[in-house]
Amino acid sequence: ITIKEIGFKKVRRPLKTPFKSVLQQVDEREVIVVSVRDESGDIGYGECVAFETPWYTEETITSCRFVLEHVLLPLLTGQNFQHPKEVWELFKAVKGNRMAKAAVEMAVWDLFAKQQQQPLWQFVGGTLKAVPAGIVVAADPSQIGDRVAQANNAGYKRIKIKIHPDTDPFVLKSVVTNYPELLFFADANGSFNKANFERLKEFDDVGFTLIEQPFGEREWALHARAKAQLNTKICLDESISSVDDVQQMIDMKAGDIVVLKMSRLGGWTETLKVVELCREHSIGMWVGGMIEFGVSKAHNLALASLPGIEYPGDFSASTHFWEKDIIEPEIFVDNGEIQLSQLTGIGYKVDTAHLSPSEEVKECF
Ligand code: OSB
Ligand code: MG
Repeated sequence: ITIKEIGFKKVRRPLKTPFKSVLQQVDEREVIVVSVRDESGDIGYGECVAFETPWYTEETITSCRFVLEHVLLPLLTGQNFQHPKEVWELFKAVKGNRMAKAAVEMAVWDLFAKQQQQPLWQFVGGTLKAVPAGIVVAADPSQIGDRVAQANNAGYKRIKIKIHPDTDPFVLKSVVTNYPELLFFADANGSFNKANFERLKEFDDVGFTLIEQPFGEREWALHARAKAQLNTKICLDESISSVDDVQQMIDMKAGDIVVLKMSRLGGWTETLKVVELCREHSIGMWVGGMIEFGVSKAHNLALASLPGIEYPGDFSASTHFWEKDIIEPEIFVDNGEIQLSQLTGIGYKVDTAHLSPSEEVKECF
């Protein structure tokens, strides 16, 4: 295919309730929806999910906007692709900036799947027809009990709770033991360190399926120590930005499970390599969320359909974070699951009329 047009649209929406973690409180979310159109008129969509400031990853929505418009778009000009993997090859000329790259690369994968008249999940080799829904409780400790009860009532099968060294493990244990049929994950967002290593161990018998990212991004040795000393599985999120990072985790015995964040990995091509490597080494996998809108979520649902992704991901309903999503139909949770769309590509219409047109950039070549 030859890409004839690429567009960027800004989406900014307030969250219904603030998303609180040890790193940041998020009250409002802004993303860029990237669209790519080829000669046939089909349109593929990607979503750039970097945050406004570099509190979670180094990239920001502003840095991505710059790289998308002034670096990646000119690179794409006039290129002909036989397969979407070639986009990642082309982008190798640009260092880092994986979240910006991912947004375009994912749009091209969507476009290819549409041209093959296949749902994206089928195009990438997915087999699950419905994926289990998981939600994140990112609130003050006093609200955790209520939020977990709400999530349970809404049918979620897996609940992730944000923790840090001041969280009381006994309070969490009383919550977790109330729901023996649910899976509970803990996410520390790198808030523990060498000095409070013993504190982490106090979370070992809460009943968590896994503890996500107890230490900093590059703390391979500390994570290896945690894996050796705790019974609870150690899962890495922020540490995993490439295939090489997964190899490092395996070599260092620094974790049992990885969170797949396609945006941080740079899109489908690198993510599929990570999935392959994890399968070879029996590393557990699940698909992480970025407080994202429907385009990103649709790509992530396709990823979660792949064989070997055995843990439920961060998949909440479209109306969890905001009143209205940008896709039609919206994503909803039924019986603890989200059905995959049978339509081609990402399987959802993008409601472009509701995105801010003043911010739109369209380039034709
Ligand atoms: O650490 O997994 C994280 C959201 C934003 C930034 C980092 C993280 C998260 C989440 C997922 O916890 C929230 C979601 O989209 O469901
Ligand atoms: Mg995390």
